[in-house]
Amino acid sequence: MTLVSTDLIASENARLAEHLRSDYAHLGEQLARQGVDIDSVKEKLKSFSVALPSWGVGTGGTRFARFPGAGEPRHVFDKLQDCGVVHQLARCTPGVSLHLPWDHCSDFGELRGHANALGLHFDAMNSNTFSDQRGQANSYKFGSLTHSEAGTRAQAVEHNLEVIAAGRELGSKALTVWIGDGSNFPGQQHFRRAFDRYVESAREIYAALPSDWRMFLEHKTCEPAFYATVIQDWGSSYLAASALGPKAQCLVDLGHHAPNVNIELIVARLIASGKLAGFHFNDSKYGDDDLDAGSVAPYRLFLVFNELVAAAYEQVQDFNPSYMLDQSHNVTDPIESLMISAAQVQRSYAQALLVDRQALDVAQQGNDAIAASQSLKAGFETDVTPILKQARLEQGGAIDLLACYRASGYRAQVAAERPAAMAGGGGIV
Ligand SMILES: [Mn+2]
Repeated sequence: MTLVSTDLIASENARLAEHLRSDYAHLGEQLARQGVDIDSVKEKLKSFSVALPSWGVGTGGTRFARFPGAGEPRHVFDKLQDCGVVHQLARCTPGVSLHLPWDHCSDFGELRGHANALGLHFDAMNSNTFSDQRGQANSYKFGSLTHSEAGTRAQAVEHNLEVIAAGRELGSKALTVWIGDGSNFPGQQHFRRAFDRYVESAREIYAALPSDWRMFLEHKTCEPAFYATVIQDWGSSYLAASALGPKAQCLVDLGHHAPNVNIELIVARLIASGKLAGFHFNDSKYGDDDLDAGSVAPYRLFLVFNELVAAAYEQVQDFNPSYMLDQSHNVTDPIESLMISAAQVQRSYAQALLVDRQALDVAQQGNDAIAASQSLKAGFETDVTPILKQARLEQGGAIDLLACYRASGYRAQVAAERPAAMAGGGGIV
């Protein structure tokens, strides 16, 4: 299925191809002087992908308001279509991560076929026990998997089992569990008992995982519980994942840490312990801001990728992280944000691939702090844009993502087809 005309992509690319040839050749010469083969970096980029969150194609919001954009997706089929556009131009986002019940569908088999026709497949499934759904017997106001009442915990477990069942039909291989459970007042919740209840509930979910699935536990320092969260950091996540077993691993959402926390160090620890599930990429200045990946702190994103590339270089056993974007687009066209964010993640990966691992090793071994830090900076400060563009061009994507998307008129087209959504209401997504 074609969403953006391939003729348009070709004509937009033709306009830019000559400059790209020259830029790519020039960068190739520079890298060759450092002993780096530009084509091998490009090929690695072509086999790299980052999944899209289905909720990311709708306009997000804050606690105060949500301002819907034109042509908002109405249902999961519209969301898949928008994800298809992102992938058609960016060529690195074939996976889509669904969130149930937000993406409820009466026929998941039909949905899978529809996704495949768009060149998409389904990444990790996300359950939702942080908000109440219509017709639900017990409320999650005071927790879900850790709730003080067994009936509410059982209901939350049952929902996760339904999500696994849907994911099996969709061809997914992972379940991501994030809970909003916690407390707003000192004394409100018994810390140890709440954590024990979490592990007990999670064990029931874990027992229902198909043999080739993984269970991703996502921690978050605070919000919606603002005094204490049950799975508040990687330590609690690690304890829970270890208690559950080898299929349970810890998911790192870049926005789910206290300010100034050294996220790349956490990544290194999780790699070393075989418990790194993967990532929810986004960026932040203060907290769980869900801003576009690399828009505020690109060096931090690079340092995370430096750990990932180092682990692959050192052939760490069973190293297979899952990559996904998790952002809230409040003031942009979500398709534009997702394309540019995916490219930003690719950029960090490419920069980390350029780090001279042997030189870094020598500097670290010799306690040469400046040389070690410069090894990293040399990768980060290389403008890898021509490699990204060339990889997209060779895969049928757009050299200039934004210009091509805007030239397509896609947003105006779907705005005419999809009735305007009502403004108002809070909407952190
Ligand atoms: Mn997340």
